[in-house]
Amino acid sequence: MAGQEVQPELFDQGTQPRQPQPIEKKEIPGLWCIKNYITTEKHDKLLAHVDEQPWLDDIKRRVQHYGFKYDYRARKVNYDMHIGELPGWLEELSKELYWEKYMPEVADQVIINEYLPGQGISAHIDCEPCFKDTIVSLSLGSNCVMNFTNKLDKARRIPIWLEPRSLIVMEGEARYKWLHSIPARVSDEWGGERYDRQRRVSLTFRKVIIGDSSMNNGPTRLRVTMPGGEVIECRIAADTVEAVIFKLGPKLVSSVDRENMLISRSQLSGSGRKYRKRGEWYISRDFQNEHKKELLERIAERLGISTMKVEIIPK
Ligand SMILES: O=C(O)CCC(=O)C(=O)O
Repeated sequence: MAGQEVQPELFDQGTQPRQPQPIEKKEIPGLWCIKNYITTEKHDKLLAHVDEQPWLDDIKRRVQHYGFKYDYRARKVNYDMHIGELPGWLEELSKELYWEKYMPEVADQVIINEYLPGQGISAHIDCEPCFKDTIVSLSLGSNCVMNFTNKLDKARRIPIWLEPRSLIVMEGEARYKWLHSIPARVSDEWGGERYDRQRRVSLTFRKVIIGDSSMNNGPTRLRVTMPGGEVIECRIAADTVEAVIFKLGPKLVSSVDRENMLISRSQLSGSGRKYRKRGEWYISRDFQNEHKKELLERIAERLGISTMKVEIIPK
């Protein structure tokens, strides 16, 4: 297996300016690792923030999606999957990554992965039509090995040692020509030592590609004209759904939501289903705006409100 010797040169030892250093080794051009990117204090604060947020458990490991929901099965992101701006604590990090030149643009999509000992991520290249070139991942909690496997020559596998508080930047060849994976195991061997895995949490920052063919519909929003003539039209369609439900009366709405497309906060815990937090209500993150429109129309029909008008309009 090639490349065990690559590691030390990949890391910034803390004496260099905070810019990605070009890699001396030719094996993975476009890959940078930055050790001690954040302080221990910031690390702990970030982990606490992450743990205050709801997790999704629709895949093998728990995840959180911000900015845009990513559809793992269809490998796509589209406008309807915009689930809001990044929360302040992630926006701040995204801006820092940009100011410090680790990313050429401010990230607008973040996925947080949780890996318990024994969990990993299979070899993949991040969706090419969905995300721009530079992908950055920040490690919290535990060391682990990440393997890079050459797309055209699978025998070329280069293990990289990821430490908590370190950053990994993938662009160019590292992004498009190498698959990355984390083996699902409880310990890793590195430098002749065996390390037990602890819980690891990673924050992966990406910039979504807007306006290419993967985004076949332009961005849309929902406009709802209420029976009294009031128009509700929020920038994010899910917010419009929430505002309409609030106006109609959440209890009344839940009594006619026979498909369980909405779920109240108290019902969420342990449900194991994919919901997005929307204030007092959760709405499935996977719903397209057409589905949100149908949901509101069905609810209006069941409540006997014939004068509520729901439209999908361009943003
Ligand atoms: O855990 C990591 O550092 C990488 C995560 C990753 O590859 C992904 O979310 O696609």
